[in-house]
Amino acid sequence: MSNKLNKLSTLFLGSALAATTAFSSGALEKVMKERGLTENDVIRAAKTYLPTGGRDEFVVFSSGGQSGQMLVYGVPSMKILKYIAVFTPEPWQGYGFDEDSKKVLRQGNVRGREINWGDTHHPGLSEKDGKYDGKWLVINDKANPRIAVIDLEDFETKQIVVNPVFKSDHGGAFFTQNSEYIIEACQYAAPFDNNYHPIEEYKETYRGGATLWKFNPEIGRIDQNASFVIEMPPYMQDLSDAGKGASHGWGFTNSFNTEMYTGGIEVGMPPFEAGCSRYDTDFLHVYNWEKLAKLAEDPKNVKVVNGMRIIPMEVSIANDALFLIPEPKSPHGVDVSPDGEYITVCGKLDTHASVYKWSKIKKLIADKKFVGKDPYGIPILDMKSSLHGQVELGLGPLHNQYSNVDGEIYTSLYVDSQIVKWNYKTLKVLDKENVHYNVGHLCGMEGKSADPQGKYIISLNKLAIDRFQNVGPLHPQNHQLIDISGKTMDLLYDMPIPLGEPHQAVAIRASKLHPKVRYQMGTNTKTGKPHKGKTLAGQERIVREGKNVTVYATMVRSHINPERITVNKGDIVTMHITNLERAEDETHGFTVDNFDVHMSLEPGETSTIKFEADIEGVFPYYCTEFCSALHLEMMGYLMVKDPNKKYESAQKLKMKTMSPEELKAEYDKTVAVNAATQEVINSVVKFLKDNNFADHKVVADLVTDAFDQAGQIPAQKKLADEAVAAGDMEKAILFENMIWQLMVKTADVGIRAKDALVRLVATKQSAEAERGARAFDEGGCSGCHVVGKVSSGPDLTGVLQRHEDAEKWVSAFILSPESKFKEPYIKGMIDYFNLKMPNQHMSKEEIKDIIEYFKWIDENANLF
Ligand code: K7E
Ligand code: CUA
Repeated sequence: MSNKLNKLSTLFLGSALAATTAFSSGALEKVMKERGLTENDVIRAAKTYLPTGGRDEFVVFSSGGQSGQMLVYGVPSMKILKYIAVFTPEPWQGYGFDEDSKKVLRQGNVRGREINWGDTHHPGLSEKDGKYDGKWLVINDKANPRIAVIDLEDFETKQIVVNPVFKSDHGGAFFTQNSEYIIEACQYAAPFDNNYHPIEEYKETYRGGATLWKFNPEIGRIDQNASFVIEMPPYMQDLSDAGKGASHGWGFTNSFNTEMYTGGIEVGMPPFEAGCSRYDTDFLHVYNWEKLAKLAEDPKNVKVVNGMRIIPMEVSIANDALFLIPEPKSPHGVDVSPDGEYITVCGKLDTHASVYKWSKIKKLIADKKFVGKDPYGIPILDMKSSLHGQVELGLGPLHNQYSNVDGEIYTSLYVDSQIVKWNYKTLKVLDKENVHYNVGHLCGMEGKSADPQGKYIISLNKLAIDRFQNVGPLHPQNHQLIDISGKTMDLLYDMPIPLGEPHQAVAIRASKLHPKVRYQMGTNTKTGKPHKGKTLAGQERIVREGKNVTVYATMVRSHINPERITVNKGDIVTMHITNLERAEDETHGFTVDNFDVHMSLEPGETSTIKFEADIEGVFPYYCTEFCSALHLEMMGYLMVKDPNKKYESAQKLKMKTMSPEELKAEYDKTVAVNAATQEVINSVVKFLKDNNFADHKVVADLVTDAFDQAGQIPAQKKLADEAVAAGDMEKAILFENMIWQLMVKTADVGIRAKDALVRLVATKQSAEAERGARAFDEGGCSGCHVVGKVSSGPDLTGVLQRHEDAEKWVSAFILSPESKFKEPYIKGMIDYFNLKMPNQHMSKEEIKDIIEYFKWIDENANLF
């Protein structure tokens, strides 16, 4: 048997039996002792541990802060699942390195300038009736006021909109309860136009506001033309929230610096932070966006700046659609309760949380009971009459999240580094939990929706001092998982985050997400439509029009078609590549060396790279994703010639060639290996059929993948035979080799299918048999014995049938092999294998378990 085949058959026969592990009693205590773990540690570990192949109950989408990306991780395991490229190029995903994603990224250019980072703060999940529907995800960029839309079918960024009038934002991105709009409130007031205005004219020419981006939840896109801005005074607007339920149709936005202080330490003024927190209170902005949206339809109600409709303050005031309520100074979070009736505001400089009641606010507005007007004429509601009450929580309350328990709310305390659990209806503090250190936002499970799920709160900490291995002065961020299912909170897990600085995170029940695993063949994933460069097998071509060279290429395990592209220096090269795979997770990457291009092609995706071939030379291009056993072979060459140069052909080296006899011998050998390999494949196919693989979807899908590869063999065989007929043995060998490669790929998937099937159809092991399997492995038995196969020792399938009183006999033999070396049967074995069974010093308990394991093997003998 050739070496290749030998390896392959070992794979087939040996891999189906993955030994299961079981621990002997006392093992847990032993590990705890060795690792210095307390019982509490172990309970917490058990609460977060996700066994291999397991799934989390919730999925978290976290802002990636200044990285301009987003993080996706699971709860309770806190395992990171993905980074989503949003405002920042991300090479693995090809984001910003292929033409289609560049189009999305470049939608985010600000005033013509390419921006390649973002300061992401607040992710938002699309809602239906105030509940998360798992369809769309949005996030804001504070530094370059933008909102991005991510499609949760493939976790890719599809759209970026730039706010044309704000110069920064913060209070976004927050969906209204049926995803009608996304709220994005301004942060640092600035002129709406793009001109210079002296700071002395701050009150007259600088403005704040809230933008309501019109969202179409059917297609998941923002319509800028249907969006509008509510002009607000140059108070620094901060966090916002959309009303829901009772308060649906309204928006709430905090502010600081209602002093409208403009600082100026360089001219001897007190510092900005002193002047901007002089007053005891700032203003909560309350606005009726539903009414304003209708008003904005009439051109006489809006002014247009930089193409954006703006509703001036006078219009909002005249239509009873904008109000102010005092709130404790320098507030931060404003969070509407699940039913929309309570609005909790936390002020960084106030130790209290203030709970406003919507019905009270509504009544004051209806009765036109105002205590005054601000300098711009906006009516001010009385704070006391709007409040349900206030509670002293601690130092630096920032943000709030809700749980599934009525009235229960969780608030982060930035200065105290604590999470406090309290009740916003009864205004009672219930519990506090220390976190490390300086928590910003906190994330409940669907904790800001109309239907919070409770169970966990994640504390999104700014500092990680003393928590983790020191990795230099820039520390990881620290997300701490807290169990809130009990009467008091319990800190379960610390997760270092190597991507900063996350502000807000949102969590959704995993079962609400339905991402796809492959695209329709030839999809432009950024638009969801067929790609103009879509190329099917057999349609590969190179089209030249003057200096423009367009390549229509395909990738499928394990080749790129075409394999050679020759162009002239100075040509503009456009390559459309389609990944023809249907198999799940069979991604190919693509780059041409030295041209700063890269793409990631998921099954069915078509994408494009474009570059000027401005340097002469030979440039390998290759698949960058380890996609199969022949991944390294998935390559080709781009040759760039200088049309003005004469190239001398190199001296032909005299190569030694094989004789016709040698070629024939090699051909025969290759054909023989293929035939033997086919036999192995046949045996697997038989196994799969005998065990009704089609009854199990997972296995059936894998078998389809395998046949996909096998289906390509006849065409290659035909080419090989034609080459033989034409007397070209060299070529025939290469085609036969190609057949072997397809067989390996078939086998690769076939093995996975067989493994999966064995796992599905084998009877369940008893605890004893599980322990026995482990003892068999760890004790060293598996070094010589392969179940289902004779290897360095005999096959043990049926060992309990081979001897009289077999259980006793086998036990005695394991316990003391030497005692039986003289028995004729064993003597014969020793001669045959040229090996003596060593004494593995198994305990009686272990031997008992191993016997149980052998029984399990016999029960499933047909599978090995
Ligand atoms: Cu508190 Cu931007 Cu929501 Cu940071 S923000 S923490
Ligand atoms: Cu395709 Cu590696």
